[in-house]
Amino acid sequence: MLSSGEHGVIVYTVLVNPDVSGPLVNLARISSTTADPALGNNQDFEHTLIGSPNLATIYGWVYEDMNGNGIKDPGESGIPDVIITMDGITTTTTAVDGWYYFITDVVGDHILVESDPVGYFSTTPNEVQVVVSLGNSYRVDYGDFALCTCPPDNFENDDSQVEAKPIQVGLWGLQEYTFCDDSSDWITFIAKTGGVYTITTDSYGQRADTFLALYDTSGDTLLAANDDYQGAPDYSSQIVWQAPVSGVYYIHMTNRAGLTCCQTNYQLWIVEQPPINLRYFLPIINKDNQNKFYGINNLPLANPDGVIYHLCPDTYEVDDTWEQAGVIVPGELQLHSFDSNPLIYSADKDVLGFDVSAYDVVTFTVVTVTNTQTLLELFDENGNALDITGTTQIVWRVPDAGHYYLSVSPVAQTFGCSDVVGYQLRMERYVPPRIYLPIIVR
Ligand SMILES: [Ca+2]
Ligand SMILES: [Ca+2]
Ligand SMILES: [Ca+2]
Ligand SMILES: [Ca+2]
Repeated sequence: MLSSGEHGVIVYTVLVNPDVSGPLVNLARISSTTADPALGNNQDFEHTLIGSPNLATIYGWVYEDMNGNGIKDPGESGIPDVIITMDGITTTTTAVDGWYYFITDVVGDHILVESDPVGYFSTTPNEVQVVVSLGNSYRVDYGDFALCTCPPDNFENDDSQVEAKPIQVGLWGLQEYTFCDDSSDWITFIAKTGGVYTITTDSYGQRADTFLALYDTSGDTLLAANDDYQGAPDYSSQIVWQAPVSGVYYIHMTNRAGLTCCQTNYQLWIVEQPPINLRYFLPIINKDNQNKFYGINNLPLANPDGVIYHLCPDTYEVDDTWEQAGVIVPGELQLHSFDSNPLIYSADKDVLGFDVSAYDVVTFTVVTVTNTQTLLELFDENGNALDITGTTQIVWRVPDAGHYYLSVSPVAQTFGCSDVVGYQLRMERYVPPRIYLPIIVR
């Protein structure tokens, strides 16, 4: 007898006749003097395979791979009615808990194929080869993840400058977006000469990682850009900028790695700093006099936040924002992977810090790239994009000595360990000779 709130372990020992083989389902029930409406709390069942020296068993589960790691973790439920085929001939269908089995007396290679249930994609290979010897059992699990669809947000279509929708300055102008439809949203806002504007996103969807770019009144010239701002709790973006002249300016919001569809929600709002603060902001300063950031603390953040989930972190992880950046030095060759599944999470990105002197010529080269495409971008020491980008190489003549960051992110929506989806990155630095005029004494 257990009191309410206590727990215990019940062990059953089952005796089986020696000539029995194949699967059994053992059902265990507990009863209580109080009613529990959830039947699952009172019973559980376990599959048992009884071996035979003349037979082999192949068994496993088709399951909802909620975290996309390819492993059936506790709490991940089975998917029923999924067809599994052995050797192209024999088929079976998964039970209510996703369980299936085959019994064979044929040694050697067997090919098992899962037919994906409608509305799911696979997180493990659908075809698995099993080399069988009799008297053994072999487990083959299949992970699947439910695809989902979502409607376009209320501002579509806003995919290009000519389709840009207006936003009001002020917290009341906050707009709710998703990248369900596509990963490109344009807006316009009215700025006044000398006004200091803080443009902030809260990219709270699990697969949202906003990149914010501000363009001039013609929409042609990039004025400022940011991926992740200082102190952001996730991968949200912020730009603080002073308008040189009144006009209608353009803002472009994109999602990293071009991710669209479910869980890409974000909000965007613009606030204008009160004129009294102007003396702290000339010409463009993104901190107040107490070295704290303005803007975001005006608004509670929504949940859940974006997630980059590392399936098999390379040796430089975690380096997903400029604040978490690793280090790279001239002559170094680094091997990285993009290991976050973009169908479930935000895509991985790798940020590296480096120090350089004025007039150095710095080269970053993606020496090899495997099953992905890379985007290289440079950021300053405050995480502001410098608008210097490349796909496999950047050659940059350093204007001012300092600490900078290189971000490498995927363009293709693939993921995996470094041998599956990865790249090798080399940094080189050319220090031009300093020429000193001789001092001639006569
Ligand atoms: Ca759009
Ligand atoms: Ca971001
Ligand atoms: Ca990585
Ligand atoms: Ca990373």
